[in-house]
Amino acid sequence: MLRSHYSTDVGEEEFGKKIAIAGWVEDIRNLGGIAFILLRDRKGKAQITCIKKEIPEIFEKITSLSRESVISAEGLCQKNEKVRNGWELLPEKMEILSQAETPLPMGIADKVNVDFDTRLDNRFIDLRREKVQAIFKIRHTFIEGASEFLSSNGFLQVHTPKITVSSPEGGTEVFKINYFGRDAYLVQSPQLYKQIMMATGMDRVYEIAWYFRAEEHDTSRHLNESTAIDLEMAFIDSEEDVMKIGEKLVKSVLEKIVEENEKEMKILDVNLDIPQLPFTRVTYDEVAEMLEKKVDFKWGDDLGTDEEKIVGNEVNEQFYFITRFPLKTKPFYAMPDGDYARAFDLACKGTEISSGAQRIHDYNMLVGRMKELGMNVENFDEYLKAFRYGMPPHGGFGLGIERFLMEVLELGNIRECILFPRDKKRISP
Ligand code: AMO
Repeated sequence: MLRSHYSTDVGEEEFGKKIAIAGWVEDIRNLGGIAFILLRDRKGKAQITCIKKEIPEIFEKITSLSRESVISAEGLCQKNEKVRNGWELLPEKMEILSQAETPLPMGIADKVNVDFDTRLDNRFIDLRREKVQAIFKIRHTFIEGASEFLSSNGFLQVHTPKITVSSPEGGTEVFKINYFGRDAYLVQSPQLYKQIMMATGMDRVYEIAWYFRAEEHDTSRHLNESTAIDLEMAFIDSEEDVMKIGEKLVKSVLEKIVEENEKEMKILDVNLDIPQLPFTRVTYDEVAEMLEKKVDFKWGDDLGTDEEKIVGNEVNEQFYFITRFPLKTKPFYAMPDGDYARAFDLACKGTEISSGAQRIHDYNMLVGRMKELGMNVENFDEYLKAFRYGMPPHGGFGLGIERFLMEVLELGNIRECILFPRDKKRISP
C-alpha cells in the first residue's frame, strides 16, 4: 500500500492524484449503493466514498466495519466541494488494520454525554477526542516554549532525583517508600537539589519534571502526581530578579501558544490575551487588608481557595504577583526580611500557579531558621553541606504545569491537563 501520504492533511496539490490515508473510522454511512466513512487521524478528518457497483469487494468490507476500527485506504483524491474539507478519497484498496470491539465504552464524536470518571476510566478513547487532544497539543507548545525561553536566557536544563531521604515542603505530605529496607520519599519539589545546584557554578538551572504530594484533599485544583517547571538562579539582588524572569516566561509561552495553536484555541473556544509587563505586584499586607473587610481573615493566615478568588476579583488582572508574605507562612528556605519573607506567589485569575522566593544562602542563618521551626537539622546534612563551601545568593520558583493550563484554558478541573491523573481515589489507568 502507498505510504507517501498517510495523513488526512491533504492540500490542493494532491487533488487528482493517488494518495493513502490511515486512521480511525469515526462514522460509517451505508446508503445501499454508496457508503461513506468518516476517517480520523491526528491531523483531522476525511471522507472515503465507495460506490458499490464500482468496487463491490471494498463496499463489502465497509459494511463489516465497526466504529473506531483502524483502517488504511488508497485511491484517488477527488476534489468535491460538497465534502467538508473539499475532497474525498475514492478507494481502490482498503485494509482493516484493527477491528474495534462493540459496543464502545464511550463515544468520541462531539456530544459525549458521559461523566468525567467514565472518561478517565477510558482515557485512551477520551484522548481520541479533538477537544482533549487540543489540550495536550497546547501543553506541548507550553513546555517547548518554556524550554526555549529558559535556554535562551542562559538556563541549563537539569534532572534531579525523585527519590530522596529528606522532604523540603514539610513532612506530612510525602509518599513514603521502602527503599531496600530504608525509609525514603518521593520528592514533592526539586527544591533542595535546585538549591544545591547553585553551589556548583552552574548559575541558572531549570527542571521540568514530576512531583508527588500525599495531600489528602481531593479538589479540582490538586493532583497527587503533578508536573512543574522549576528554576533557580544565582547572584540575584533580590526576589525581584526572579519575578522578572517569571513574568517574561509566562508572556513568552503565551505568545507561542497564540502563534502555534490557533486551531486548538478555537476548538477549546478560548481567547488568550497577551499580558502586559510588568505584572501587577500586590503585597500580602494589601491582600490582608482586602480580605479583612470581606471574610474572617487575620494577618498571618494562609490564603485558601476562597481567599485567592476574592483577591483575584479585587485585583482584576489576568496575572499578578503577591509579594512580601509573612515569614511564618513560607518554608524555612525563604529569605527573611524582618517579619516578612522575600517570597512571592504568581496568580492567574485568582489561582496560585507558581510560588518562589529569594533563598537563605548563609549556612548559619539557614540552620538557625530550621531550628526556630523545630526541624531536625541532621536530616538535612547533605543539603546543608552545599552551603558550607561557597554558596552565592540565589532564588527561584516552581510553576505547576497543570495549574497553569487549567487556568489559562479555563478548564475548571486540573485533571483535564494531565494524561492519566493521580488523585486520592484514582491510581489507574
Ligand atoms: P509550591 O508548593 O507552592 O512551591 O508549589 C509550586 C507550584 O506547584 C503547583 N502545585 C500543584 N499542582 C497540582 N497539584 C498539587 N497538589 C500541587 N502542589 C503544588 C502549583 C504551585 O504554585 N519549592 C517551592 C517552589 C519554589 O519556591 O521554587 C514549591 O514547591 O502551581
